[in-house]
Amino acid sequence: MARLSLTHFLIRCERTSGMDANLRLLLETVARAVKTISHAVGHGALGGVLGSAQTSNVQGETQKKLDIIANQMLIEANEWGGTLAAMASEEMDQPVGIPVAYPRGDYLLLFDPLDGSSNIDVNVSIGTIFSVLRAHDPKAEEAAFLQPGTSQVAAGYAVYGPQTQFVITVGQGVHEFTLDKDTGSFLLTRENLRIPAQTQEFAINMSNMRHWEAPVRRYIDECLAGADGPRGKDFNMRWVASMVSDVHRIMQRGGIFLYPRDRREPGKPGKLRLMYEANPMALLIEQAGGAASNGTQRILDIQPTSLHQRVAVVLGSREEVEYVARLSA
Ligand code: AHM
Ligand code: MG
Repeated sequence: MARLSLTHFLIRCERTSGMDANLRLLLETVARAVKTISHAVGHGALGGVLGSAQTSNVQGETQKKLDIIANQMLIEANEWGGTLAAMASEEMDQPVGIPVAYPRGDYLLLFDPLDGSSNIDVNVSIGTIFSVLRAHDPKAEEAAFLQPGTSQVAAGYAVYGPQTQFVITVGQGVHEFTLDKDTGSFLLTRENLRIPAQTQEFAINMSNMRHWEAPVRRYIDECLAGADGPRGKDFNMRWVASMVSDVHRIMQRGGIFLYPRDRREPGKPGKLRLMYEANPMALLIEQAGGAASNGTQRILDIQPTSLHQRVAVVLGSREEVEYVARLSA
């Protein structure tokens, strides 16, 4: 039997769950942008897209050429379709509105255009992460975006690896599409992904160990003690350093991912961004039966106070995330 295309799948969602047609158009447009980004990523050095752009983003991080190219591709694909009131990106200081020449819709799109920037130049998997909110405020300025993750109407990511995949939720499970590079279509390859509740695989940047707070240190010490320690089982470690890839692995076979706050900069609660990384991934993880917290609080319940705010992230297999929360209590 032929595989379902993304469009066909979304039309089925419209018919069976009353999903808004404009949300379908928006997701199809994001998917179109993702194909363009995938194409650019695939050209690598031959396309002149690698290396530093010699600029910094609002968080003071040096931007790669592909950070800027992917950001621009997402804006250009989405600004004219009539589904959006505004967009916000990890790579832009302020939200961007819809030019007056184009129709406006009532959704807000947030994205990390190119996640895993440190892996761009070394041909390791990278991705795009996005989140969709409703625009309740017609002005659609920064305040309109400051909604908790529970308000997301859709979220997803693309992974640019050996295959380009597009993984989405519209609040009813998580579904994976793989780009057929011969026809240019995203085809459904897994429906209703489920994350095992238990795991023996963790992902964390171990080089930060000396900066961690006591509960995370204890958790990892227990994992490292393996079968001889309190957990009574051996753990494996994986760290791609592209959140999309680490989350995608957890989506396939379970695991736990941690990017905790640490003591280096007490005012900075972790590295990852709530609005562009943690919230969309938390929705996807929960929709697949996993859990996502900042160590003590469910990520999706956090009331954001600023667009670029950072947050500690512990997500993945439900029982493991709950175990970390018990150590942190
Ligand atoms: P980015 O959005 O600038 O790429 O930063 C986020 C990335 C995540 O994908 C990944 O989990 C983390 O930063 C890696 O951090 P580290 O360099 O500490 O390994
Ligand atoms: Mg990122």
